[in-house]
Amino acid sequence: MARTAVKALPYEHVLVRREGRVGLVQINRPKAMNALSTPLMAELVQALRELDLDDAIGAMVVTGDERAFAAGADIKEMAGVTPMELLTRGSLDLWDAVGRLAKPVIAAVSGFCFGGGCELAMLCDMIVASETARFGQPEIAIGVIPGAGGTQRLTRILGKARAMELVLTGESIGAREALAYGLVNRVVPVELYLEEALKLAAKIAGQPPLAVKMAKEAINAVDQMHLDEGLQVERKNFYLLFSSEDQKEGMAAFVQKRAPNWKGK
Ligand code: DAK
Repeated sequence: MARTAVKALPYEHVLVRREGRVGLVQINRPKAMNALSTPLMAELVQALRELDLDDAIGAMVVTGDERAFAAGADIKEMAGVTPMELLTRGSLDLWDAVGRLAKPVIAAVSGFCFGGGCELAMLCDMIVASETARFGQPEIAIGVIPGAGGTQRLTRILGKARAMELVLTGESIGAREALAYGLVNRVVPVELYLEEALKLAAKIAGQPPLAVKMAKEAINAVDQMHLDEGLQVERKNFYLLFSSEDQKEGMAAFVQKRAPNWKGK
């Protein structure tokens, strides 16, 4: 498969590359356990947005390194911040932006996935974990609480009792436990987690692009809407797909017993 570096921007904190129709963004701040500083988040979001807008890309993977996906937001950056700065800086917009990407994003997680790192992974659509991955929201130990959606998303996924225990004790769970709780899609040996995530992303990137986006939007509506409203989103997207060339091609290919040729139109 073609592997080309994206040269559009000289990123300082993330590495971007393409593997066929998959865009990979690697958080690259190993000396600080990939702590998610504001400049890093800005680059991560810019890289993801570029891939999201690129017709040649069908899905994205976000990863860190073997030791850490990300050990949280940057505590050193946050230590002296005032409430007004937090409010007016708009850095939460950067986090929200990850959740608003139209194409599927898979987090490939190994090692520490703590605090903002865990929140970032939950903002992605799926998580592939290495056996060494550890997930937690340890903010309580530094006098705060999760601030980028952790209390809400963790509770939706794990249920109240488990989320309460993790957030109030600051303790973490391993990959197998995360799998049992439905936080991650699969757990693989550490040497395979990135490959497995890229494989899953490539499989999705091979599906009809419009249907993938519509399905993602409809599934995400579950967390944002009541059932009736969510069903409206699903219905609208289902009907809309019947105006696409890919729907005609997909159904014709089935009838003609041949492989479909997706155009993303
Ligand atoms: N921030 C800054 N630096 C960090 C860091 C972090 N979160 N985590 C690790 N580092 C740095 C360490 O300070 C150390 O730097 P040097 O001393 O070498 O300069 C280096 O990474 C290596 O870390 P350790 O020496 O500590 O390594 P260990 O293997 O001993 O321990 C550890 C690994 C992950 C257990 C430990 O580093 C640790 O506990 N880290 C902090 C974990 C944590 O508390 N995470 C939650 C942070 S609070 C928001 C958006 C996001 C958030 C909130 C609001 N808005 C936009 C409103 C999120 C908040 C958080 O994530």
